[in-house]
Amino acid sequence: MVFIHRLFLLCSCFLVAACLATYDGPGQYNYGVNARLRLRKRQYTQSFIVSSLPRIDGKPQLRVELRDLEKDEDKWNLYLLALSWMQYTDQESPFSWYQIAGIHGAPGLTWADVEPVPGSENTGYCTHVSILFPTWHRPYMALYEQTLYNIVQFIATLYPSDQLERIQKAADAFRMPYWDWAAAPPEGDSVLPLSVGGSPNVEVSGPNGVQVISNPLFSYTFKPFNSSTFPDAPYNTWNETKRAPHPETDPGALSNDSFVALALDNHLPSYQQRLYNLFANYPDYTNFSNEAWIPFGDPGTLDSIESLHDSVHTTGGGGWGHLAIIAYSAFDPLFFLHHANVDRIFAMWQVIHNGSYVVPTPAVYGSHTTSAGDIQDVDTPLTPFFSNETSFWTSDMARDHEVFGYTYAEVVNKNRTEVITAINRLYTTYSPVNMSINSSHTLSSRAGTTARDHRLAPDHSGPLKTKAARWNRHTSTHPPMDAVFIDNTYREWIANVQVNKHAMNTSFSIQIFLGEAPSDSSSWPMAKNLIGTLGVFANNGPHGGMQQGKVTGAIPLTSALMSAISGGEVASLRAGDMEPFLSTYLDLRVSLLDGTVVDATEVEGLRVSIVSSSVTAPTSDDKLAKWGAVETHFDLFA
Ligand SMILES: *[C@@H]1O[C@H](CO)[C@@H](O)[C@H](O)[C@H]1NC(C)=O
Ligand SMILES: *[C@@H]1O[C@H](CO)[C@@H](O)[C@H](O)[C@H]1NC(C)=O
Ligand SMILES: *[C@@H]1O[C@H](CO)[C@@H](O)[C@H](O)[C@H]1NC(C)=O
Ligand SMILES: *[C@@H]1O[C@H](CO)[C@@H](O)[C@H](O)[C@H]1NC(C)=O
Ligand SMILES: *[C@@H]1O[C@H](CO)[C@@H](O)[C@H](O)[C@H]1NC(C)=O
Ligand SMILES: *[C@@H]1O[C@H](CO)[C@@H](O)[C@H](O)[C@H]1NC(C)=O
Ligand SMILES: *[C@@H]1O[C@H](CO)[C@@H](O)[C@H](O)[C@H]1NC(C)=O
Ligand SMILES: *[C@@H]1O[C@H](CO)[C@@H](O)[C@H](O)[C@H]1NC(C)=O
Ligand SMILES: *[C@@H]1O[C@H](CO)[C@@H](O)[C@H](O)[C@H]1NC(C)=O
Ligand SMILES: *[C@@H]1O[C@H](CO)[C@@H](O)[C@H](O)[C@H]1NC(C)=O
Ligand SMILES: [Cu+2]
Repeated sequence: MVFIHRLFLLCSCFLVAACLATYDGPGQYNYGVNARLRLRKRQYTQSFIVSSLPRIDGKPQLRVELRDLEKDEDKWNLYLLALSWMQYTDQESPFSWYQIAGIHGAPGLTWADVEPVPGSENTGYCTHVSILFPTWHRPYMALYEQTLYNIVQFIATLYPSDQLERIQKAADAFRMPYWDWAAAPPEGDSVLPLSVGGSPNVEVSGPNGVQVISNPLFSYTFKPFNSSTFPDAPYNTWNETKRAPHPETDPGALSNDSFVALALDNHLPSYQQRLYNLFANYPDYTNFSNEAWIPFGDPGTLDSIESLHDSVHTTGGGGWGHLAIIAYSAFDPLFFLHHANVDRIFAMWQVIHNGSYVVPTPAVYGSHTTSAGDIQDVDTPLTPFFSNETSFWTSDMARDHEVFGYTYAEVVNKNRTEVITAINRLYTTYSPVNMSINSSHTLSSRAGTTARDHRLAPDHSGPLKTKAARWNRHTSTHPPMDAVFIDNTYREWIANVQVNKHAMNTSFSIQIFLGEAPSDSSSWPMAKNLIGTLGVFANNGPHGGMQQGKVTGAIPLTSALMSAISGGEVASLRAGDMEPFLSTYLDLRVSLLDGTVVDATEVEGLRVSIVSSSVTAPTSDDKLAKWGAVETHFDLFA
């Protein structure tokens, strides 16, 4: 590897490209002649070094949820303008959307002269199925945030003088937002925010007034597209990122974000249960962090933040969309919103389980600068993210996210108890835990949350206006307490999945239905009787010797079973009732992302087993559910 002093003068490529491009027709904000003159006089520098964003009064600033950022008009406008600017920045610039996204996977570019190891010339830098999964993405998000932040500072200076002070204040506090795909969305909204999927164009108020630009959250358009970026069809014909593209393989395919919105809403109970279980029952970092199969591992900890994150990728891609393929995913604007949330979850988990962290572990797959089998530990360089002119960030250095100058409301100055309270409030909508806490609370202490009581059934009446399905999806009545609890304990049911990551030479989905799956596989993501999907996030094309890499994940069954109890289909969550019920009604299906159904027997390494644990639910929201030993009941597929 070559280490050189790097400070980029961006006035030539970055700025001129960005402002001259305003002549190139619609899509980009027109900052006006005055701004262009002022821009030309300035020198803008950005270094390859990922450093802390300036604190304000010594305090790191908050990354907020996308919908909250939207309510802050100045920051929202600056955000849209900066995203758009980055997307229109010349692809030759290392700080263009193209190159920052390109760090992750395709096209396997070399960033900041951080050279590949032999054999990894076409591989991105990202680390998956690795102990470094959460920590590598942390400086990656920080680099992206720093790039946006610098652009935001620049745009702020272009505002008319009577607005300068106000805008500068917003700009200083600017941090990238996250997208919480596990929290119940506000009344009437979908999990997929309208600002992301609602329209290819967006109105933005900037230094030169209100204008309509192409929505930088809807898609990224290559400028220009080089078909060798993504070697395989149909990606080599698409000049912009797509979600749920239709017709699927057509060069002129259009995104269908309504499809993605409905699918995400239908998966919300599953994501939320998975997340809650990760907080409550995964005190060990190795188990929590990544999806690598651990031989003879505990059957209660087969899920991971990586595996849950994979499922959001495949559902968010809506079939063949870019988000669903590892190497292409980072180009979709949703990627950074998704990963900021993963980082937030990691930060929350760290407060609760702060003693456990990265331990030396062999890499299952190689990356641009590492080979399979390399031992990765707290000092492994997180390439290509420089911490100073000669060294890279490491997991050790990135352990406390505040070193980057950002934080999250759920963790800032919060102790363990406060983080747990936030988790109980946000992520128990579909869980017996909610019943348990509620039943021991006076209603008055819950005032203010009753607005959500109306969302009892899914409403698929229109695109992007969907309401999230609640755990009692088929009925509006709660199951009786005694069908769920004995004292404060209930039985949590889970389908454990293990499979070869590259079994299909592309990403694929493992679905479990209660009762028979609908005949039309393209409707599976939004089927009412779908319990959950394990999305296996992979790359296109064969993976040679790496094919054997086995990954694991979990599909929680409990919330769907509570619905079945409410609907009178089964008497209780207890093993005596559930075992015969589950062995009769669970339906396992595997499909490729385009809906092609695959016989489970053709999926290398697939094994699905049904396990349960007796869980003690908290009676107040300052404690997490406590899991007992996990019992294996039967194999759904082996
Ligand atoms: C497209 O990318 C390939 C590989 O990086 C490169 O060899 C080729 O020159 C590029 N084509 C254009 C038109 O830029
Ligand atoms: C992108 O591809 C579509 C479909 O082939 C085409 O109509 C459009 O003009 C292209 N856009 C750009 C910016 O190249
Ligand atoms: C988009 O997906 C939704 C949900 O499946 C479907 O109802 C709608 O017809 C699709 N729209 C287009 C244009 O294909
Ligand atoms: C994972 O979790 C299990 C059960 O909690 C524990 O026994 C094991 O030590 C953890 N770590 C690894 C690397 O398996
Ligand atoms: C973990 O938390 C304990 C108690 O709150 C604290 O003393 C310790 O410094 C923390 N450790 C780390 C690595 O943050
Ligand atoms: C860069 O950081 C490393 C690790 O923190 C440190 O050992 C080294 O002295 C630093 N180099 C410079 C030039 O500051
Ligand atoms: C956590 O913080 C809250 C609010 O500041 C405080 O009431 C509580 O005593 C703290 N708990 C612990 C264990 O420090
Ligand atoms: C229970 O679910 C409701 C509805 O999502 C939520 O408002 C509440 O915060 C959850 N948690 C508790 C502890 O009540
Ligand atoms: C718990 O209470 C909250 C607030 O009153 C309510 O929104 C929620 O529906 C209740 N959940 C259950 C499972 O009863
Ligand atoms: C994946 O690719 C390998 C290597 O080309 C091939 O042997 C295998 O049959 C392929 N698997 C599937 C399911 O297509
Ligand atoms: Cu990802």
